Amino acid sequence: MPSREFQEIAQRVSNWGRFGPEDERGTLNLITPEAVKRAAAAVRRGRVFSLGLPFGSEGPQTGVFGRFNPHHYMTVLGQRMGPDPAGFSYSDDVIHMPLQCATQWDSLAHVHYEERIYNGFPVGEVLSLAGAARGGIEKAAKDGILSRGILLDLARWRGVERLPAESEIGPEDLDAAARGQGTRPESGDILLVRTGHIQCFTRDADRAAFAGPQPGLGMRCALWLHRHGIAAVCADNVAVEPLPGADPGNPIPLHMLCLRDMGMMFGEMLDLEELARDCAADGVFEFLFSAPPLPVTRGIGSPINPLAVK
Ligand code: UVW
Repeated sequence: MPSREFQEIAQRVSNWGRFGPEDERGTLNLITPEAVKRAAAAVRRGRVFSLGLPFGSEGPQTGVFGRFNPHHYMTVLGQRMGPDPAGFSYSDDVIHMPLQCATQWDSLAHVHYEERIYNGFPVGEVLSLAGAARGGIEKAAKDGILSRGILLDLARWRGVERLPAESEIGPEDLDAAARGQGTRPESGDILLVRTGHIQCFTRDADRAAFAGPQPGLGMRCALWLHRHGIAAVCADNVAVEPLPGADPGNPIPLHMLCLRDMGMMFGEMLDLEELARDCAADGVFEFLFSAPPLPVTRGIGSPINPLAVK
């Protein structure tokens, strides 16, 4: 049984029916043409930041949640296409990997409770071994995912390289960091939260620490995200929210509130370090953010290489 606080927040943030009874895109609907124009206007210097981790055997997975790092292999290696040994040739390859193994979007079919996903679709009609009949990642891919991105650098705001593993970020922290940076969230924005946690992997090469206890957004942040009309939320940790969760009976409450109740997708494991250094240097924490998912039919998630353009 979810806690009373969880249930109250769920009621306040629910978007079921808001975008129509058949809607499978949730808060991506808030990315209007106006929001896209605002994103384009945020490009001033033409500098591009790639926020994705590499997809390779050296990835961050340790086996937790049954996830493994990509197996990449060649199926064709320099195959000649004609009689000339120095003539036209080609190579092909294959990758076998969980869609959740590195930088990725969670689709709205990723989590559920009380047998329903976002917008009330019954799990029995949604999930099968064929994937997600509703809320799959291809629905999010239809119009791409591009909007103004805003970075809230919580680690910098607290004056540390990384937030301590036990930190739970609250809505008051988001407000204070936004005020301190001079950032005003607007409806349709995509929020990027920097905790510094990704450095466990990218700097220390410590996969176990990266998968272990970590800071993140507490469940009350769902109210903040709802109030500001955020279209999607991304972070540099494994789950956007803190791990392990405080309530063993409901270990990922923000997932449930955002993905299932609000229809708000999570972008996870974004490397925000270089972008954050640049934002701190020029004092500009907004940019065009583009992270189109792969339109994997009935997919639960998608690998991504998100771009921020300043
Ligand atoms: C789970 O929380 C199960 O997965 P993820 O952090 O990838 O969304």
